[in-house]
Amino acid sequence: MFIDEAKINIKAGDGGNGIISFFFLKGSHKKIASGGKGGKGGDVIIQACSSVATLLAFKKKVHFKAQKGYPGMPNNKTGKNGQDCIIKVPVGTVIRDKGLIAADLDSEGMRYHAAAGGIGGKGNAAFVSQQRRFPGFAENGEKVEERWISLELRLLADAALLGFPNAGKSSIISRISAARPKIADYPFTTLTPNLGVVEAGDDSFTVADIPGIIEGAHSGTGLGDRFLRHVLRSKIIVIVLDLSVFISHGQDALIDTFDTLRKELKLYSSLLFKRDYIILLNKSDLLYSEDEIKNAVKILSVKSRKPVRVVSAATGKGLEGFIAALHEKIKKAREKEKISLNGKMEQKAAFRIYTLKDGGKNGLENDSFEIIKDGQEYTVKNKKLERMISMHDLGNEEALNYLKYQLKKLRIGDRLKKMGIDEGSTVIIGDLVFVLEE
Ligand SMILES: Nc1nc2c(ncn2[C@@H]2O[C@H](COP(=O)(O)OP(=O)(O)OP(=O)(O)O)[C@@H](O)[C@H]2O)c(=O)[nH]1
Ligand SMILES: [Mg+2]
Repeated sequence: MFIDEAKINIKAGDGGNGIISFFFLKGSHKKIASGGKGGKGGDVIIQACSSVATLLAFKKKVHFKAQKGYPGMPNNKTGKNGQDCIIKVPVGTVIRDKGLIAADLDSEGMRYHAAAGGIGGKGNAAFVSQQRRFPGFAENGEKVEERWISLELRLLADAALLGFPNAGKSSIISRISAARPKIADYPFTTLTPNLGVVEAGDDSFTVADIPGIIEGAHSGTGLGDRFLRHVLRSKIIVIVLDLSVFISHGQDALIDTFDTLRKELKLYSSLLFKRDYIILLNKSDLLYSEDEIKNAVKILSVKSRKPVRVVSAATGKGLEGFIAALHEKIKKAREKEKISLNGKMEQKAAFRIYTLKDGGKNGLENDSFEIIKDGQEYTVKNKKLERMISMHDLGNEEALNYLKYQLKKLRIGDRLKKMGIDEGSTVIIGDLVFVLEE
């Protein structure tokens, strides 16, 4: 089954906990804090892989978790990092996070770091100071949240056959390639796209047979928006028109069909509207009058200024010429792509979003604080602070004191006051609740 949409739940590994441990010197009662740091949690990485054809696997498996970092060890040894979770998706998968495109994995091996593992908590050895020689606390590893992301597959075909249902798109692809989609005399026979490889001399190119689209497709009528998505990456669009419409409803109906298809492309994406195309008039075996066909070709050529080819998928007439004309256009488009490849690569690098964090340095200078007021209670949202707090065991008094000291060092109280929080107000940051003192 061809599945082109999926939603998955991902969770990177939590950081491993730091540990509390002491080392006793041989022959003496002297002890030294020696609890090591926890390992980093594994990342969730999505990777494009040509051996995966569809998103079908994600109908069965939805949850993906990377491994938690291992706890720290005695003798000040850091715990092992958790293993990454690598999710393989078809080449051509677009990843959406909260509705926005986060990555476009359109080449083999391309990777997207979807979630970063939590950092390991410090062991008690890290908290030794002149005043605190035997720290009885350690940090917990950073906890990371799960989230849902969407995957959508956009076919990578050189050309896409686009037309009303029943125009003969599947018949055409089965004639020009080894693809064998279902063909039947009723609309919406094809429900998912089919890909075919077309031989053209020493070269070859790929064509996608897209399910039929109807008026309103751009906004989802008949699942049209989902089908149009697969046309997005094709270099050339082949607009397939059914000449039998000519017999039943006259020449105007044929032109109307063409106008509707162009309009749907325009409404769906201006990029698609501008994409180069060929018009294919199919089922020519059903029309007896050569003059009528010539007339239709003339009108459409003048209107579109694009090549108009007359074919019959039933008899095979005209298909060779169509393949040659399409091949020419594809070759030109490939050349153009090569020329602009350098610029494109740069764009892509900037487009990739990596969510890996900086390792938790407490530089809050450029950070944004979101403050939500509820009566005399203020909830402060700041990722770094929340993380710092979440990594401490607030039930351990020593850890709590240490945390208070760190917050003081960062002059959090002063900052909050500057931001307009009154003294005496209750402040909530993550799990920590305190009263802002004078
Ligand atoms: N006479 C004649 N019939 C054709 C020709 N091409 C296709 N047909 C018929 O038209 C009907 C529809 O053909 P399909 O290839 O399934 O059409 P489609 O465009 O893929 O249709 P959807 O999948 O519904 O979008 C079938 O009964 C075909 O046999 C042709 O060149 N001549
Ligand atoms: Mg079909």
